[in-house]
Amino acid sequence: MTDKITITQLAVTTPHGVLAHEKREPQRFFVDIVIECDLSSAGTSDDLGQTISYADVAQDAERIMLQPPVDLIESLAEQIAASVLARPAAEAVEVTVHKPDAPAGVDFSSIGLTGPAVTVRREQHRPVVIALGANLGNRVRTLESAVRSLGRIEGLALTEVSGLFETDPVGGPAQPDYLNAVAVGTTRLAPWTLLDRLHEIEAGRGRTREIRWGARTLDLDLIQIGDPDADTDLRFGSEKLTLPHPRAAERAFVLAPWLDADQRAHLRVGRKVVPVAELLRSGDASGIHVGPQWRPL
Ligand code: PH2
Ligand code: MG
Ligand code: MG
Repeated sequence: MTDKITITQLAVTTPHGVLAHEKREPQRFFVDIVIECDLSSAGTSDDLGQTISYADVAQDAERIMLQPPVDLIESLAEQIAASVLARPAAEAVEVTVHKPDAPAGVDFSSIGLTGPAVTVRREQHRPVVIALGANLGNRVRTLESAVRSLGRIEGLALTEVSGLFETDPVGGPAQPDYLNAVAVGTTRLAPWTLLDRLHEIEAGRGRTREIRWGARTLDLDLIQIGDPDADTDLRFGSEKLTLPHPRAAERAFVLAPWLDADQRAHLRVGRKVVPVAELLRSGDASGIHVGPQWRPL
């Protein structure tokens, strides 16, 4: 992604450095932050919720710079990068911390922003769980080609795909049985960017949206992004997308393939983080059966 949000020369006067006097006497630091992200949805919707507020980023960075003295500008740059990557829309970030008045026993030019600086670049790398379902047409072929399409999404890397499960339809009108599967991997994409890619794949397999929970050639749902065990799972609700998926905890047709793909899977349910194995044990899995063999990856 080539869209960027840039903050240049955020100025903070604060004491940091290896030398004892640097920890007592404040000196000037300047911080540059370049965030790579997809600004197209924000640009067309005019919605601050789909981008990153530069004011929030700058205030976080200032707070980090004002912490008690540390030795290295590397530590400051690393912490600022982490604070930016905690924001859902950030795909990558580059942070430079300048220390123009650093005591180095030499003469740095006084023209422009000179002297030492460090730059770190860090990329987003969030676990992601995608549920697949199909109950019209050649279901196996559709799901196989869906997995291939997922594998071609730039910014998504699949690590495991479950077996196929033959499942009774849940909710909606009378309809054929489903084949369900779950793919897990990592992504640097913003959740709504990834959702757009999933919708493109659905549309490419003839998916239409007429009846809620009605029969479909292909359904691709985002279940979870981030790691609830590490408290880094994305939690938000918007018109377009709610994460984690609000009905995943009750849906054995999601939980069974998910557990098959990742035996250590966890899901946030309300305020608790629960092993998927436990959700599956305590729920109703009567309509879930082993499906045909496949080797999708
Ligand atoms: N998807 C639905 C509604 N009901 N039932 C099963 N068994 N499998 C599904 O994937 C499914 C469903 C809405 O997306
Ligand atoms: Mg669905
Ligand atoms: Mg869906």
